[in-house]
Amino acid sequence: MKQLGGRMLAFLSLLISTGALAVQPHAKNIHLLSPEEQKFILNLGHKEIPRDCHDLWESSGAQARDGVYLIKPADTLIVAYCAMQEGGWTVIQHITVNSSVDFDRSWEEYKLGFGSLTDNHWLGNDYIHQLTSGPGRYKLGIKLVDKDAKTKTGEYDPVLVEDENAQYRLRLGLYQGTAVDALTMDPENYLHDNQRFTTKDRDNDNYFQNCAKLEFQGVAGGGWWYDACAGANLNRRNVIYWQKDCNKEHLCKYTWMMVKPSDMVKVIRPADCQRDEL
Ligand SMILES: *[C@@H]1O[C@H](CO)[C@@H](O)[C@H](O)[C@H]1NC(C)=O
Ligand SMILES: [Ca+2]
Repeated sequence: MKQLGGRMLAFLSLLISTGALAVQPHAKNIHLLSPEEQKFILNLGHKEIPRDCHDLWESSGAQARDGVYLIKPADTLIVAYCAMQEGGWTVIQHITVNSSVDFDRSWEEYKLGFGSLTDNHWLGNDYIHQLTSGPGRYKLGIKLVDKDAKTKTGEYDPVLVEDENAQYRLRLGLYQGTAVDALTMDPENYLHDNQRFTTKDRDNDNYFQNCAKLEFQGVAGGGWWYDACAGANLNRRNVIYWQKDCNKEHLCKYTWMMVKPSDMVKVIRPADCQRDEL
């Protein structure tokens, strides 16, 4: 009996050290990976869990590669896709137009994430809130790829998605990029900055109906920070909309939304300062 217990313990600790037991019970959005994909989490079994993909990139000496990792933005362990170019972005949204992943989802599904991390997905509003609320400022990256594979990008610095009590209100700072600024400027006066999140079952928008339910060719808009309604919407499955850059005339195929710490406030080291030699 005693010996069996000892063996059992040794077996358990082997499982734990190889990470085989470490994932499934803890990562709160593990439903974004199939059981098969869960084996390929790149930092499985590591003791130190990074706060986000940038943290991971930095501690790897800029060596970490793209893929799925465990991160811990606040108290919650989650899985996320890391795009390691430009210092490690944590991907919060990826859509392929007309793919089979449905973006017409409920408040609860947008809250906790849906889809597949290695494919089309929404990371989850709770985790987007945890990531962007610091410590430190975060920025939002947008990547749009049109049907001719032409890429446009943009960044809002800083970004904050407030908590669920605030209906995940979006707060955006200064914009720069090759895409138009479709979230804080719109010729038709649809502003997404400062809007609360709306889903088909929770209407927080400024329209007399629910913007998330409005259909284009039979497909509803999906969850988004609608005004009344949109100058941009990256969650409508059949048309990616970003003002003049992506719409039903100028078709886009893919988008990514991602976050990483802001580099607006950089620590200036004495060595970086130009010194006048007299
Ligand atoms: C997506 O499907 C719609 C409806 O079938 C079609 O009109 C549109 O061209 C498709 N979009 C792309 C980028 O292929
Ligand atoms: Ca409304």
